[in-house]
Amino acid sequence: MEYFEEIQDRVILIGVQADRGDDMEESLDELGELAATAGAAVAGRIIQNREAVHPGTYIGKGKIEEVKGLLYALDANGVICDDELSPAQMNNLERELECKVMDRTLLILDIFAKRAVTSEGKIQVELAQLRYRSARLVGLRSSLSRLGGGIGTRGPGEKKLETDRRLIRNRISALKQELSQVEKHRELIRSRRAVGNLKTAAIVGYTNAGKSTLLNTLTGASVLSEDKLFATLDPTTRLLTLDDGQQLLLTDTVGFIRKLPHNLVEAFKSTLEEAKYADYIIHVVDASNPQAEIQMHIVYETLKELGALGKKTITLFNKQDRVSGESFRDLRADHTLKISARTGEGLEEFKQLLSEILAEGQIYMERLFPYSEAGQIQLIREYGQLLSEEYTEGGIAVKARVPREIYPKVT
Ligand SMILES: Nc1nc2c(ncn2[C@@H]2O[C@H](COP(=O)(O)OP(=O)(O)OP(=O)(O)O)[C@@H](O)[C@H]2O)c(=O)[nH]1
Ligand SMILES: [Mg+2]
Repeated sequence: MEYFEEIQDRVILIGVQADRGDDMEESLDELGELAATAGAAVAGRIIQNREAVHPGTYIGKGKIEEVKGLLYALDANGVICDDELSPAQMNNLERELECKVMDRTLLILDIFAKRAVTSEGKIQVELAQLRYRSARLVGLRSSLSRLGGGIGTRGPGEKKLETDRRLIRNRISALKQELSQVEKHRELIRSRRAVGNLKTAAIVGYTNAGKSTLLNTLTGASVLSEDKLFATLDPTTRLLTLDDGQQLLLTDTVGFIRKLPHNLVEAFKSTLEEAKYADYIIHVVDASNPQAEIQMHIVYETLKELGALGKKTITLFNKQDRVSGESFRDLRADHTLKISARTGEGLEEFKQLLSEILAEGQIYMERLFPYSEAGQIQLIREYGQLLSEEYTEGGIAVKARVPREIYPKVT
């Protein structure tokens, strides 16, 4: 289901400025970027100031006329609304404007559909698309039954709709089953990591902040990084070995955006939850973006929604090579650093900081275990990190880091 394939659509962006604090111009800038990413050309934009979106048509009657005129004047063939439209709003607008009507959700779903690579990603996108569609079929059905008139009368086309709905329902449950298989596999991987005593850090941030670039620079990974929204959909995990030998798993994943469609959050739960199961959060901010403050806010809101708040957080103000003099603060983070994932600036300090954080709660020990006490080394393996072991005449010389609670048992 890709909406912008064959012809290049020329679209008009429509936003409703509901309360004064909202930043509709910026939100529409971003909607425009999303449209471009999906392959549509933006012909113009219209913002309506009203108390709330119109329940029936998203924008008011007068504005609809204005949009009609603009469609004609700009030779556009579609509109994209900045919020998720209800089924009724979408139908009504389509009827009134006689053009293609899309919303932010459809657009993001479309981009995700183009970007999905792994089977998990593809299943998740299809699930989100079907849920979005099935909600709309329900709406359509009820409006058709109204047309049907008397009790028990079937509206025109209703039979077909019922078939469609059943097909969609079946497909959804098949996909859900597939997805739960994939999720089981992911859980297995997670538990294996836990056994290896490796800590994990999730790299989170607004889309296009530089998360994948950071992972690539730090670990030599080759995650696609592009100046596009949602370049990464599938989580990638790499092992980072720090200068002092400590190790940490870094996971790069899908970026956040304002008004991330609910259906997507649902479908991508297992992907997004990488942050929830991580020990630490690495929050990458594009400090060169004028919207950085708001983007940070949205990232925290999303983390809250995912139940991933309250972890030790390092905020990295990225793209310093493009910033002149601006300085941000992030009071919610435990640590902040300025870096450039592209030039490598600040990354040594970052790794140093990771070493310190990993060492917290751990005690470094060097000890010669007599062979009779070799069993204790097993304890270290299980709960701590065995940095080296050397078999000597007097016993086994061990260098290790162990959790504070374990330390008394191995000394
Ligand atoms: N100038 C500059 N550009 C950077 C830096 N880090 C990343 N970029 C660029 O920013 C763009 C986005 O980078 P990505 O690493 O793909 O960003 P991401 O956060 O993974 O984005 P999504 O996967 O789309 O959510 C790319 O064009 C990068 O080359 C930096 O430190 N300086
Ligand atoms: Mg990425």
